[in-house]
Amino acid sequence: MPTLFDPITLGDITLANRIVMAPLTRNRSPRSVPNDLNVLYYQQRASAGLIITEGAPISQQGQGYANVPGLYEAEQLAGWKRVTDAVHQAGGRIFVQIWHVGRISHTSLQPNGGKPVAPSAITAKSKTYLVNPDGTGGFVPTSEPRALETDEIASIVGDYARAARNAVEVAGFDGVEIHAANGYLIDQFLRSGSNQRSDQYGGSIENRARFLLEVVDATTRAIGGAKVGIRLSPVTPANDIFDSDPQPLFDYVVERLSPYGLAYLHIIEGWTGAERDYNQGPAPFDYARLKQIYRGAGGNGAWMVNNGYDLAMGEAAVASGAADLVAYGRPFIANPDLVRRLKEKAPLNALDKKTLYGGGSEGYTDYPALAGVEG
Ligand code: 8OZ
Repeated sequence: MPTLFDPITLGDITLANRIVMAPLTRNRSPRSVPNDLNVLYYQQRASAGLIITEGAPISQQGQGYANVPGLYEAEQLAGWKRVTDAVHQAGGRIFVQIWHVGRISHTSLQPNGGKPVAPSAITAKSKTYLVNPDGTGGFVPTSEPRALETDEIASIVGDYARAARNAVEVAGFDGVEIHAANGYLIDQFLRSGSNQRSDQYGGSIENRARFLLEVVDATTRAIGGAKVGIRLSPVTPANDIFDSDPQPLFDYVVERLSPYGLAYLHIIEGWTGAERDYNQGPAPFDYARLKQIYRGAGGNGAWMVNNGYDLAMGEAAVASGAADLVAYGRPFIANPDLVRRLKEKAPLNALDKKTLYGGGSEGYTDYPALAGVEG
């Protein structure tokens, strides 16, 4: 029986263990350029089998929060290269999460102060994080979006593919994770609550999944399926996202993802960062069915699970074959050496929620690792 601490092959790379650092927005890259502190933060966590970085916007239009590191300008890519070099030197592996926020943005972050873009002009009852001129930060309501014209969509698909190519070829990442979860642009197209389009990108499940599949197609053509993972969150209500019947939607999505030779599918079970048993739709969401459909259709990517896993849950998921990889989020913020702590059953540092978003080294790079040599 495999354990969390066994290696696993992912596409063309081997991970030292099956413990993944989940993507975590930290808002600590002023001017959207990865810096020395970001390098140290990721390097400290390189013993994860795989690090998935915080979401990195693929364009300025894809930006929705202050001080998140971009993936669309040369200076940003050079900053990321220092991150990937440090993680690789420490023996780790790292994918970057490629992100377009869609309507979860604010005019002050958009090109020329314009409206954020979305499938439909429906404002999310949600907040985004901005930084004031004096450096203090805070959450503000998201701006009203405008609906994308049909002929604008191809260029956004192209932005994903370009970001993926630059991520691998320029910034040195081992691969990319397409952020299709948590109520951002791709999820906004998928769900009936935010997509009221009447063109080929709205209406039926096939139409609402079209944008996602075009992004996957373009990204896998750019860098190969083995370097591409995807994150889905079938039932979370994060960022005011809603679907009246998510099971058939996501059943269709994973079936259509099966031929791409993806590195992994990263599935958030329940409400992201909250209740695991949260549900949308007429019946409890069946995650095992999702996996069966993907495997039944020939999908061979690793199955990565996430949301509130502790050691026992992670061990059970891997031992039973329910999951190949387990992603841990907040425990990795407070425990740079989480893999060692889990292996040695050592106590975990507690998380300081006040320092999650924005700020400097406090609550970012100053969480202590265990002393002494790994046992
Ligand atoms: C927390 C704060 C800001 C963004 C997500 C990228 O939920 C995020 C995010 C999380 O996927």
